[in-house]
Amino acid sequence: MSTAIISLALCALLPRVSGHSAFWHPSMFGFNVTDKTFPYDNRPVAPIKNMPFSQWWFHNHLDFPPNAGDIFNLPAGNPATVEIACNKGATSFFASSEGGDIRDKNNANNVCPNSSTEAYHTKGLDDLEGCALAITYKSDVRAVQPEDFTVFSVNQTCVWTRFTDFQVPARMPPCPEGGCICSFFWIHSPKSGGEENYMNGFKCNVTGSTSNVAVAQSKVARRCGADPENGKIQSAPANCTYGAKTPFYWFNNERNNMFEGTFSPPVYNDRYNFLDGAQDDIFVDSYVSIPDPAPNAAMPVLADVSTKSSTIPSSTSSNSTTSGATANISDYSNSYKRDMSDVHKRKKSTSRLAFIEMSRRSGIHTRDRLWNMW
Ligand SMILES: [Cu+2]
Repeated sequence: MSTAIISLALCALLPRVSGHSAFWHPSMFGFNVTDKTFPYDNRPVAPIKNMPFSQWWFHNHLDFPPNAGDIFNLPAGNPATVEIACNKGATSFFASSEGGDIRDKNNANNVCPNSSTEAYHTKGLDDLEGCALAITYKSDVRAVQPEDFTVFSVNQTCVWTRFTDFQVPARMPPCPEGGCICSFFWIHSPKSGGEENYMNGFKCNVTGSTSNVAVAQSKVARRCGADPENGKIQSAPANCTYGAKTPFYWFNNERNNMFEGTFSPPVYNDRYNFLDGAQDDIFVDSYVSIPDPAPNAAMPVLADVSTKSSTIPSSTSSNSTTSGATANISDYSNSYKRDMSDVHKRKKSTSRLAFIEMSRRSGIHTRDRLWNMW
């Protein structure tokens, strides 16, 4: 009995580090939400599942917005470094954490100090399924709908390190006055824990824009990559969703867009054509054509965007709210078409160059990078 009392007392003293993981930044909704704020544990790291829309959307943190001026900058064409951890105390923002500083003195990249990797749902480096950042070009968070989000960056080895780089597409247009609304999304490997969605919304702004071409309306990503563990040896590239893709909304009671089962969760990697890094093909002018996906459909044809570089004023003027929306998708008069019928022959390339740079080159080497999942 005394042992039980001692362990109870110890539990009460120790900071709550039960695992899971979240994006942490003062620009996020719910930055200061603790396990006491809601009648249930609704900390940003708490997983989302089996909930009504009002409870899972933005983690039910819309009433806990960031302070004015707290915004996460997304440098066009460069990496944005985010902090991911199982507890705010394991991040640079430990000062406002209920348990104080628990960062690992010996490993600044430790996602969850004093825990095994299974606390953040991975059995190791070969058991990572990727995370995504998505954006909507709306500044009023209450106006944002699930379909408004477009995934603009993926890190396929997330959540392995606390400091995680997300490459921002070079052609990201400027945000409207007041900034954009972004969100972190993650669904972990099925091998280390049950069904869980993660969503942490935050205010964001694109900096250093050199393009005013709008992000396209996103579409639901289709499962099209190889999946040997579920008996699918071959990928089906023509069956993929190309271009702007919506984040996964899975395993909740309302407004799901994915219906996969427990052991085949939707994941932010090649299996859903979410290539690692910047999602460079999400703009309204990225493709000449995108046929309806099917195993035997024709492959999409990328547009050559290298000749369409536009300069915009460095100051974000009032016209930035509509600058992208007027882009003309049919303006391909001087673009050349790429034939992607031979994508299956390609080997995985190791270098990942910016799409805009890559598109200036020609031939098979060009295509090798973008379609390297096959
Ligand atoms: Cu979890």
